[in-house]
Amino acid sequence: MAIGARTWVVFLLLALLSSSVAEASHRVFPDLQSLDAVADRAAVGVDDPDPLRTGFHFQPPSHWINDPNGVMYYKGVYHLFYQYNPKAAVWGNIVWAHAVSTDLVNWVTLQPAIYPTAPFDVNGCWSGSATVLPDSTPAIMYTGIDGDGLQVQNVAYPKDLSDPYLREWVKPDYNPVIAPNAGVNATAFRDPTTAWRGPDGLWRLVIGTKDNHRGLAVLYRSRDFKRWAPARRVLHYGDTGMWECPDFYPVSTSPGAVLGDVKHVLKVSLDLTRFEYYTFGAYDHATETYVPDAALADGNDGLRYDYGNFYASKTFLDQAKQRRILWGWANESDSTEDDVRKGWAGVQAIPRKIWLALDGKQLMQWPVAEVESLRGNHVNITDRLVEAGSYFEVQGLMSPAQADVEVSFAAMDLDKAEPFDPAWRGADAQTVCAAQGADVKGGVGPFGLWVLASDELKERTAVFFRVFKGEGDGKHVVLMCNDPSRSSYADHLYKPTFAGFIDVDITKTGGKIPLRTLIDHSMVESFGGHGRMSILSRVYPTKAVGDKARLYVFNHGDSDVKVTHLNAYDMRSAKISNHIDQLTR
Ligand SMILES: *[C@@H]1O[C@H](CO)[C@@H](O)[C@H](O)[C@H]1NC(C)=O
Ligand SMILES: *[C@@H]1O[C@H](CO)[C@@H](O)[C@H](O)[C@H]1NC(C)=O
Ligand SMILES: *[C@H]1O[C@@H](CO)[C@H](O)[C@@H](O)[C@@H]1NC(C)=O
Repeated sequence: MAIGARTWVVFLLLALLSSSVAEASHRVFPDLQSLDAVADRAAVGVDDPDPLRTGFHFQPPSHWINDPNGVMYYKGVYHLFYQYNPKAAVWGNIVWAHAVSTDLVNWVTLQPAIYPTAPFDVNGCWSGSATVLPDSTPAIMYTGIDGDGLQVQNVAYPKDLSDPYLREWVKPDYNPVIAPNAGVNATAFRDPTTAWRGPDGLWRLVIGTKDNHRGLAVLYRSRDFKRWAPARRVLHYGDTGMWECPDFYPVSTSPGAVLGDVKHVLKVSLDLTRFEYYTFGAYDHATETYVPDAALADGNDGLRYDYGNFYASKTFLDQAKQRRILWGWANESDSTEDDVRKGWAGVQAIPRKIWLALDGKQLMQWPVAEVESLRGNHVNITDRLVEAGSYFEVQGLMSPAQADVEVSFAAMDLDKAEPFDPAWRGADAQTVCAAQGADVKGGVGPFGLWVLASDELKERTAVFFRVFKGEGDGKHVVLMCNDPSRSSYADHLYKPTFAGFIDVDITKTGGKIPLRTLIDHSMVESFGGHGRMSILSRVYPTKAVGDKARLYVFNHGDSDVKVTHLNAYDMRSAKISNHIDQLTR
């Protein structure tokens, strides 16, 4: 189709206009936003399966996705909504896509649930949360971008409560229910949380915003979920730039954190650094004040759910199994051109159970048990010594590119640990790991897994530990790291090393440290120390794909390490379909 000059002018004007509308922090590619992505590869004659698409991590058949939204469990069905571009594999045209599941593993994707229809969301339907009201009606609160590009909060309700999948949603005419009042930055005011009700019967929720360099979690109140007013003071703030996607919820040391709400967690996503951090502490319902525990850093050095590529996360309470579940978005680390060619961008991390550690010092996470239903063929290794400077291949898996590996290492000689360089005092783990990557020989470690490795070992992603002697009488420092610097022959990729210090006393565990890694083609999602540390990384091997990928255990330290147990499983693919009759029952 030839496009006339006048149409071009209109198109360019529209493109300019749409890019000037509240683009948040997303990179905007107006010329690519509406390009048709390759929705169905088979239909256009591409019959090779895309070797980098995930098999058991959620992604829709095509196009761009970002934040998980409105996650909830409702009458036997899990709902996952997510930010979605129905037209292309780049950010833009944002609607709430919708998927349902009965097991958090297999999904049916439905028509978008919330999309621009009204003056209060004509320029986009951005992130938000679901709240199940006492009469058991679910309510969604989301950020609409209105005709002036301002960010307002809207409510939506299911059209038909007897539809078990809640496919259609209606937005009352009285929207927006929360408009930015005077003093609030109206182009940085978004992502309402799930609401909670205080003992006084009033609903409360939190919205993310900023005032110059200060990020804020502002609190709003309502009696009827319709008329909302700001509380006297904000819930919390910090000098870390815009706070996106706040999440605020009770936790306890039991994974089924509903009863004793021992602590409240406040998580924020930092728009400036594109990382999240959380604190937990005391929330007083009567005074509406939140005071984080004094021992916790409140800012860029704060605790993270995940020390890798994980953003805009959201939790919900799963009443069916009395547990809290965390969802998070992993963006791509390839180029926009790659995404357009692939026809997709963005994956949801594996849903994780989240609870407060017994020592009360941090949150713990573990993939939901349902993921194990996909485990197939199994390889089991016990008590195998990995001598200093050696490695071995884990054989017997049919598809090491789509696998679940649980391994327990035991460092045999902690005395060989190098001293922790005082120059790194106060440095973050990522800096230490960037200097001490998988190829830098150490005393105790680096030891761990090479995943998505090619047969000549030129492509490989290292997930590993390195143990340092603490300063003075301090306990050993245990670094967990994901080093993708050799993950691909392609050289244009974003390949940061990601790392964290695991808070374990390794002398008390007899040198033992466990690791679990979910390998899914372009996704490497690892959990160290029984869920004390998690690191998600995106990699794009060119040779180590499909049945060509291999899995190794390596030890590049000066001291021996033992694999006390290794259980590796081939993972079947999750069923992601668009036919509702395929929902697993
Ligand atoms: C309001 O937010 C917009 C969008 O992030 C930003 O450009 C502007 O500087 C902000 N104004 C203030 C006062 O923070
Ligand atoms: C692995 O093998 C060991 C020893 O052969 C056995 O005791 C253990 O039960 C096996 N583990 C699994 C998960 O099959
Ligand atoms: C994911 O992509 C990389 C590479 O483009 C950016 O550096 C990250 O900032 C981005 N992360 C998020 C959460 O947008």
